Amino acid sequence: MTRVFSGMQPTGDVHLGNLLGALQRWVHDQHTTDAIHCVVDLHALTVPQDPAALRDATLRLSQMFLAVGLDPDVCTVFVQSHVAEHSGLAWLMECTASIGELQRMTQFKDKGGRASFVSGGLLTYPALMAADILLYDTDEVPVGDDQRQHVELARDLAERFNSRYGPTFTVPRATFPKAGARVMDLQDPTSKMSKSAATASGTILVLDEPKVVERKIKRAVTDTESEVRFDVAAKPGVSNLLSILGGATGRTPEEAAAGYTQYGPLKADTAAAVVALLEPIQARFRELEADPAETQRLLAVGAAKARGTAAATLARAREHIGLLDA
Ligand code: ATP
Ligand code: LTN
Repeated sequence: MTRVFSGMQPTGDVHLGNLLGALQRWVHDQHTTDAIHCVVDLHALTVPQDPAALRDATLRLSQMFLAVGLDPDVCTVFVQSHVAEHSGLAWLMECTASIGELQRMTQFKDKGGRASFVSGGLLTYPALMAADILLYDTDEVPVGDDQRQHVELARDLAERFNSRYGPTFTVPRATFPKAGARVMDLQDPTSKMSKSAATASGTILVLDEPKVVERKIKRAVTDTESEVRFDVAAKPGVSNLLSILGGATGRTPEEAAAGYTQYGPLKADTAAAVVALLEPIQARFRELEADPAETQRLLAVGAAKARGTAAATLARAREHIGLLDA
């Protein structure tokens, strides 16, 4: 079975873009693949974090993974720092990557350029991400387009290590969501909906109450025409609503457009579809939130499962690179 690995950082509230672009696909594919999903808390440390907030965000994102439908009996769900092998292999990956390669990553250039304090981890971030992926003999890494370069680097590092030290790692490939799975900001439909978005009213959080969802969609930017059609270049706002309506109801944006002649009904139906999508997730999240010990138990089971594979891979890499057995 195809081994799938993906991760998400506990760095903010999960939004509709994360749900439609990533989590929904993870939930769907868990039944046909051998899937591993990780809350990558170590990656969050590349910028200074408030300790209590990080702990809370890590637990909450784990609960969100479960609430959206990742089933620990079907796939593996765990927290990155619970499996020490991630840090162990990351060092070998840092020593396999060149500084030039790491400096060329656009995310490093963007984030490093903006920050007043640039940690060493911000530079070596992709080496840790390569370790995440390679520890599990991963075939496929479902990510958004922004992560393409990082997965390419993981491939390059796997190939380089294999050619220097003999066959050790499976060479992974990135897979991307279908067109239309990119959810844009409701107030600025030419930029993607994001946790660090400039406009709070343009971002729908998975835990937003129905009234809030309705208000945000009602106020979404459209255009001065009144024709409903999917045309991202000419009609970014309307197309975004169609992507959301389609994504929430399992249809393409073009299919979702059928029958609408006005923006009002399109907005009302999109809001209703999003509320219907979010309600069961919110209910399940509230249950999990009320019993953190149960989530911790499920995470411990996930970490134990993950550790089995991770330890075998790290042992192989250690042996091939020449580290003496303990
Ligand atoms: P940040 O704003 O801090 O960059 P983010 O909201 O972009 O965060 P990430 O944690 O980088 O979210 O991404 C988690 C997953 O969600 C990734 O697979 C990413 O591709 C996906 N994703 C994020 N935003 C969107 C979006 N607007 N539409 C579709 N998928 C998205
Ligand atoms: N860098 C990714 C999160 C991430 C990841 C991974 C994704 C860390 N490790 C391994 C896929 C596979 C992000 O910021 N979205």
